[in-house]
Amino acid sequence: MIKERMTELAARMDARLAELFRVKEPKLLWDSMYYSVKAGGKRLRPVLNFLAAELIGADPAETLDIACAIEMIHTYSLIHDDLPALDNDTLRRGNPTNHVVYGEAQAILAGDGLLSYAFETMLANAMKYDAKRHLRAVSRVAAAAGAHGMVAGQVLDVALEGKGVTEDQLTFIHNHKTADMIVGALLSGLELGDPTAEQLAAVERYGRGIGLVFQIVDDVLDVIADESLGKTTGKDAAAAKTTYASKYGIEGAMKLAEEENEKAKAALDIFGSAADELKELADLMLKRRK
Ligand code: GRG
Repeated sequence: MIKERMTELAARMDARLAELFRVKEPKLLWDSMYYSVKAGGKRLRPVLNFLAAELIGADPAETLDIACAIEMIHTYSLIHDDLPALDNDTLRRGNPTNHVVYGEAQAILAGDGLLSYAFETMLANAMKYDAKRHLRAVSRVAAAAGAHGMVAGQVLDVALEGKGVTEDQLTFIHNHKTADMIVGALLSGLELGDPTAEQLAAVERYGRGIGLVFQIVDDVLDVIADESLGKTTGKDAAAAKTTYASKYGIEGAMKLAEEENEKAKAALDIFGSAADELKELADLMLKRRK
């Protein structure tokens, strides 16, 4: 069962994160970074990273620090996204946002610290194993997180807020802001097992597909969910954002999500039953309420 697997993999990663965040100096920085990391979201991206490594028969021990690093990068992006200059949010993962607790300046620095520490962690890990394979894995994460990836999507999202957004712009924003880190998590796990071009392409198609589904569901939850979501809802409408929910309506958006989810799962058929857990995970994310 995928839910139990997710819990087990998340627990393995949380234990390693506790070691990686044993307080160093200055305490304020390490406390503020770990405050947001340990708040714990769904841990989707690290779980994808583990499952992709397993899919190709790589040693899960080799990807543990990569999974932790991916969660650090994701957490930095949430801290920065919540800042007054961006989304100006006060609630995240059911807790006050980082800047509410530590102040704006320290929250910016906590995000900066997490991003760099993620790469420090992955590179130290790479030196323990086959460095070439690990460098390919780390490059996947770097490309997904940076100016070719999540940051590019975020820039356009911010620049176009409150303005009319074309279909192509909406696709660009979500493909980069949301799907790239999902794809990066998968491909970095896959790289540890020397994948073929066909395997890489199949997993990328799956990742882009579930990335789109994830975003559509995120937009729908922003409209229909209550405070149990752990973050503020109704923000998209308040900011006059064009979203999948505003463009297609709730039912239309969910129908699109179901269709895209089926296509995403089919992309993994070349792996046979080895991909069953990744397919179950796609279904779980489609039905999520958080
Ligand atoms: C600041 C460079 C920079 C990027 C921010 C993460 C992000 C990019 C924006 C957050 C806004 C948002 C709602 C994006 C949609 C998809 C998304 C990334 C949702 C949050 O991820 P979850 O639901 O969070 O996996 P948890 O807390 O479960 O880890």
